[in-house]
Amino acid sequence: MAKKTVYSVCGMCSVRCPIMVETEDGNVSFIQGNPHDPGMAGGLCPRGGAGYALLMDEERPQAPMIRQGARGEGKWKTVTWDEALDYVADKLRAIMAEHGPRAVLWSDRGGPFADLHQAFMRAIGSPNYCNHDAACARNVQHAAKSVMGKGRKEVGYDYKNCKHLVLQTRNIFEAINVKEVNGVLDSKAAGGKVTCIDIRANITATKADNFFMIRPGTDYAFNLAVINTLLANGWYDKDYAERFIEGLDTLEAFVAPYTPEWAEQETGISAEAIVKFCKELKSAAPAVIWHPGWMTARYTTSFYVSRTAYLINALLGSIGAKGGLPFVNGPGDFGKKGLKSFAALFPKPEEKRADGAGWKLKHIDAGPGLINKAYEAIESGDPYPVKAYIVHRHDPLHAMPDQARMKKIWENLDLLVATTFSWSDTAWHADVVLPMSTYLERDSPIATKKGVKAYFFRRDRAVEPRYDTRAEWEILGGLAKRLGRPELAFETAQDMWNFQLDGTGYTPADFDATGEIWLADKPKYRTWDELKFGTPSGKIEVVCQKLEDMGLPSLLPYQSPAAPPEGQFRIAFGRCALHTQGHTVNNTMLNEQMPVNPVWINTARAKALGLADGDAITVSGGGYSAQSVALVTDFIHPEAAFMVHGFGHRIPAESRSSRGIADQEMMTGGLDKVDPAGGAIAMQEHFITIAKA
Ligand SMILES: Nc1nc2c(c(=O)[nH]1)N[C@H]1C(S)=C(S)[C@@H](COP(=O)(O)OP(=O)(O)OC[C@H]3O[C@@H](n4cnc5c(=O)[nH]c(N)nc54)[C@H](O)[C@@H]3O)O[C@H]1N2
Ligand SMILES: Nc1nc2c(c(=O)[nH]1)N[C@H]1C(S)=C(S)[C@@H](COP(=O)(O)OP(=O)(O)OC[C@H]3O[C@@H](n4cnc5c(=O)[nH]c(N)nc54)[C@H](O)[C@@H]3O)O[C@H]1N2
Ligand code: SF4
Ligand SMILES: [Mo]
Repeated sequence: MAKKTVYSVCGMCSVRCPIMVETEDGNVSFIQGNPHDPGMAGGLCPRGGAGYALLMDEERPQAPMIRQGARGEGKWKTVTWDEALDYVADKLRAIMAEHGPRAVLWSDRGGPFADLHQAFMRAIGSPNYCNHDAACARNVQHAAKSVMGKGRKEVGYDYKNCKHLVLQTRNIFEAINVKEVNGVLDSKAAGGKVTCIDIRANITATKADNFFMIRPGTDYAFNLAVINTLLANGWYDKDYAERFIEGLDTLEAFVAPYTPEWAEQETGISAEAIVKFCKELKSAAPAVIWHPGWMTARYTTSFYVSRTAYLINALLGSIGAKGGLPFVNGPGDFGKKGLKSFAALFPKPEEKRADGAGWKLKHIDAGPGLINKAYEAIESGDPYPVKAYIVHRHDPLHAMPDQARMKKIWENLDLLVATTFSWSDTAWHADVVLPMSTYLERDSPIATKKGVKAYFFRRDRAVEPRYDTRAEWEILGGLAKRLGRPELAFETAQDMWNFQLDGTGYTPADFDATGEIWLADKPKYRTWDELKFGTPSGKIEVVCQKLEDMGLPSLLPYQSPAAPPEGQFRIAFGRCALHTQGHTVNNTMLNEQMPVNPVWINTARAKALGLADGDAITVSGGGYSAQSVALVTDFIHPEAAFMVHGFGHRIPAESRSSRGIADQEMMTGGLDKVDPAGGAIAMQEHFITIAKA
């Protein structure tokens, strides 16, 4: 038997953990965390373990397809790769000839391979590269920029050395990143504390030292009271504040009315508990992480929750500190040369973005923009027509509210292309499906992971593609070549890697032993003299002029969120350890363990509805209804009904993914409900009803 060991990168979620894959005679026999990577300790999460079922899935797209009937009708013609790429290139060429390259829009899942995607858009001359983040972490990104003048990923989370970790809207033990989980476990083993602030007792709450069950949507009140308490009692790092915080007096005056007693009324968490908690934070500072959140596309004021989280970290002196949020380092910080960028091959298009990011919306990061705003341009033709949309590794029809509205808007598109490795609602609706090989069957560009230590990592194909699918570099290269941009068309993965490594002193063979190239032997933390912020003042800023110039307050006066109308619930959603977003519910191994998403309901509310745990229920909202079962518990706030996102697809090609409830279907009108300052969609600003089925 021919056995092989391949070091690669998991693709079951966007975390992309380093893995080791063992194969026998060209078949995958075992997948585990890369044992050479100290953060992985050989472990994987359940989804990583289910990669085999994705590989073997017969219900994924197996060859390129061109739509024959109406969009979404499901009439496909299977074609060769040459036919499919010719078809897309011809259409793009015609659209660009008529409307200019700016008429082409792209959206993707973001992440370490986005350089290639941005390069493709630059190569054709369009400024309209977007990622999915308006439905995920954009509020955090903009909060980070407004406070630190740095993006959220320019500081890390030093879990391992943390003495008090605060998880607010962050379910770290179920919304998993394996290295982060291992770091938190290390910290706990060394006596580190965890505080969980959530609307329900998730798994993280069960492992926390403090659990605060907060009224949904009132985290901003909680944070204002924490700032008030830290400042009123002098429980902050005065030297750090003196040196690095601009506008402390403004902050102090602003939070004066927001006392713990006031916050108790809003949040349901006692004033006494808030004060005790603040004292604990001070005693652990600066080795404190107050997590600014990840999936924060929830409320119209979520940006301010993340913003105050960064300000609290600043008061505790933890931004830049060991055990807190240290600055990350790239190759240059270790005297090494970084990877050669594909995007740098082409000039940045000068054209303004269709979504308005960076010009109409000056406070919005023009990098990936806001995809929902780009849809407004498709709808109105303002600032100019957008006629082609390439949706790469992104399922907006499932990941954003209001599927019907999006489909209507997309009627204005002359071309809708989906590149994907599994069916999605969006791929099913597309004009052309370009099927990607699964992560076990494809190689990817080399990527850089920054951190207190930095490394290069590489996805290497473990087995040959089972079907007529391709890697993304092959697909994009094929399109680029047809559009007169041969620079992006690499013959082999080795050629691509050689291009990237040019000048670094490394070769692709240097990855063979462990899959990674570490650029430093030991972690590098900055001294205070080395902490430089990217704001106009060079400090952490309480007042952000960019926001103020847009008429948006840096410090928003608190407004209490509406209680649900009589008999209704606020919709709340999140992840579970067994599924990734909307793209694993059809996976046989994961579906078997969790085929549907039960709905969490508070015991008293359930009693009033005559419901017991396990009862069949009908859940309705926004003109949509679906069946589920009630999970009745004391440990969810009475105003909220919680369900895991990702279920309830509408894809006839899949036999398992239609089960359960699609939370986003209850968010009709939700494309227009946004956080104006942070830019993200506010998906928990909707109410639903529950009845016995
Ligand atoms: N209502 C509601 N909406 C949400 C959320 C929620 O909790 N509730 N969560 C939000 C969050 S946090 C996020 S990040 C987004 C996620 O939503 P998306 O950004 O759409 O991401 P995924 O569901 O991970 O993947 C999208 C599609 O890409 C395909 N795919 C996955 N991996 C790959 C790959 O490696 N290559 C290729 N070519 N295709 C791939 C899969 O077929 C999948 O259908 O949804 C957001 N939307
Ligand atoms: N297993 C697994 N891991 C994943 C993913 C996955 O799909 N599956 N997806 C990855 C992605 S793309 C992302 S963005 C991250 C998301 O990571 P997280 O943001 O940590 O995950 P969520 O489960 O969406 O939300 C966290 C918690 O917010 C709580 N919550 C809801 N409303 C409120 C509120 O008003 N106040 C407070 N304090 N809490 C509230 C929910 O109950 C939930 O427990 O996870 C990543 N990791
Ligand atoms: S967290 Fe799990 S699914 Fe995501 S990359 Fe890591 S092992 Fe894979
Ligand atoms: Mo996300």
